[in-house]
Amino acid sequence: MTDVRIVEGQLTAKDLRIGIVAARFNSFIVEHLVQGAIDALRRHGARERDITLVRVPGAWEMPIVVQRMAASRRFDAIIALGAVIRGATPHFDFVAGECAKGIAQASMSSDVPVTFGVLTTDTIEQAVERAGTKAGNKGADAAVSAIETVNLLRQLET
Ligand code: INI
Repeated sequence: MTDVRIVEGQLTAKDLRIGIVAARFNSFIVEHLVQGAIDALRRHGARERDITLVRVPGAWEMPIVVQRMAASRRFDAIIALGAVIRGATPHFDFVAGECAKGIAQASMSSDVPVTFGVLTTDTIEQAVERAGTKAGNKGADAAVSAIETVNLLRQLET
C-alpha cells in the first residue's frame, strides 16, 4: 500500500463558489437541509458571499435550474436539496425519478459536480429523521460530498 498513489479530495471549501438549489415544496423539511448544508460549508471554510441559494418550486423543476446554473460556469459545485415523500405523493416515482435523472444529466453534460441532497422517503417521519434528527442531516452530507468531489476533480487534473 505504501507505493500506491491515492487520489482523494480534501475537505476544504476555502474559495469554493457553491450553488444550492432548494425546493420550496415540503419546506418544513427542506429548510433544515438548507441550514445543514450552509452550516457544513461554513465549517469547512466557505465564505457566505461565495454561497448562492436558489429556490425552485419543487423537485420537478430542479434539473432545468441546475443545468442553467452549471452552464453559467459561476459555480464550482451545486448542491440540490429537496424532499419527495411517497406517502403524500401519488406521482412520487415520476417526480423523484425525473429529478434524479435530470440532475445527473445536468452534472454530466456540464462537467460540474452536483450532489444529490433530495430525500426520497416513504413517510414524513423518515424525512424528518434525515433532516437533522436521528439519521443526521442529508443537506450537510450533500455539502461535504460537494466539497470533496470538487477537490477530487482538481486533484485528477494534476
Ligand atoms: N415536489 C417536491 O419537491 N416534493 C414532493 O413530494 C412533491 N409532491 O408531493 O408532489 C412535489 N411536487 C411538486 C413538483 O415538484 C412540481 O413543483 C409541480 O408538479 C409543478 O411542476
